[in-house]
Amino acid sequence: MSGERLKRAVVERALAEGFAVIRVAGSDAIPQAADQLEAWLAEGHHGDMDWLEERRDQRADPRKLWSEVRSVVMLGMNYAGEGDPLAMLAEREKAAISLYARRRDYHDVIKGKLKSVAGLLAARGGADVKVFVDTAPVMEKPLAQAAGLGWQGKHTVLVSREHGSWLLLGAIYTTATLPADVPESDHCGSCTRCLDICPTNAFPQPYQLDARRCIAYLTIEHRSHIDVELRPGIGNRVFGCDDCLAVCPWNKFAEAAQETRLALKGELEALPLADLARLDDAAFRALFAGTPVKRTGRDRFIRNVLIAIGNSGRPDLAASAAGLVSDASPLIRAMAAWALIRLDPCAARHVVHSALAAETDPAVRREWLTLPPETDRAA
Ligand code: B12
Ligand code: SF4
Ligand code: SF4
Repeated sequence: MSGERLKRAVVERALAEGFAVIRVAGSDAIPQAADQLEAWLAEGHHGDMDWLEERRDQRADPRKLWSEVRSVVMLGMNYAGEGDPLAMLAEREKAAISLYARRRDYHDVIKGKLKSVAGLLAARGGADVKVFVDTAPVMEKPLAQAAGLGWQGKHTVLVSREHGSWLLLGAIYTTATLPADVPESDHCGSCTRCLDICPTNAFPQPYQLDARRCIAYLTIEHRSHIDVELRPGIGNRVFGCDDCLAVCPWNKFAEAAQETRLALKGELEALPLADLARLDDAAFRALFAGTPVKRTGRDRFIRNVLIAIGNSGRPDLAASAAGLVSDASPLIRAMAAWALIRLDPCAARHVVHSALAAETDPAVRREWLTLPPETDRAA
């Protein structure tokens, strides 16, 4: 079968599987990526995501991951929602979970669909194939730009003229030589909306993200305590952040996602922070089974919930924080202290002595020691 016919068959199958856009790049299409990745890592912008440093040569060049690869099929799945994804940020006593995470884990859904498309490619083209979604050393955004799915906007995410910022990406590496598509060019122009809205100033420059300041990194990837200066900017975002994506003017062309296997789970919308603070390990797993949120585990998730509670400005939530000051996890104890001190310093003063007497973890002790001394009302 000719490369052209094979590509048409691949596109047809991928559309039938629910992908919104499918295009092809050569395996040599991102020669600039190695230097850019190297520079980003050298700045330390990846934080504690050590896995981005490992196999960096393979990540930046498909041929170093698999020497026989000739073409890369890049696929995008639309996950646009309906309404304003930032509306939830105003409901400070409730949890904002990012749009991609309030559904089934896209890794599982997209991988199955990629296998179906790759299976056809292998059968019709007599080619070898490998499928990737997110977890392998593959630079999906530059490859998607090279294939023409969109361009990497100033927020560094791929933006499409048809789907805005709401595309999840997958890749098929193949030994077949398929006709390559034309790369997309940058259509950001003088716009800076995504840079301006970032609550934690995570962009040192346009097109460059310092992940260490990004709420998506802090709430999903970062395993340890979150710096005190970054906590207020997190607001009520307990898992991921959509701000820079949501303000992109190119979203106006996006239509709500149709893929039923990625349908939004209504039960994960606007969950009360007080209910989330009560989750034990079993309840956390049950609530978030099959979704990306389960990846953080209960302790990191409750750390995030406590930051949201501390940011809520709602003294009635102080009891939720107080209930966690003696949790088994130091991550949780530290943020319970922080939230309680912010919402109700009086209540914090009642427990500080017993909490400090029992506490051996230096990070948790440090949080308690920020409690300001009681002012002398008679003076
Ligand atoms: C690591 C990672 C993260 C990290 C780091 C993000 C980042 N920007 O790299 C963190 C945890 C912060 C993160 C967050 C999110 N992520 Co993420 N993440 C990844 C992952 C696994 C690797 C990305 C990577 O290679 N980063 C390394 C750096 C070097 O890459 P880069 O940002 O593209 O850097 C480029 C620019 O700096 C550019 N550059 C440098 N200098 C200059 C100068 C100029 C002038 C120009 C034009 C360019 C330029 O060159 C670099 C190389 O291309 C990919 C999956 C994958 N395997 O690709 C998903 C992926 C990028 N994430 C995704 C998503 C959805 C998100 C979130 C929206 C989730 C959320 N709602 O919370 C946020 C978005 C935050 C943001 N603004 O980026 C999607 C994005 C889909 C899309 N349309 O692009 C991906 C592709 C996963 C997927 N399969 O769909 N993510
Ligand atoms: S995801 Fe949120 S915190 Fe991260 S860069 Fe975008 S706006 Fe900033
Ligand atoms: S918000 Fe503006 S600058 Fe940011 S990606 Fe969209 S068009 Fe580009």
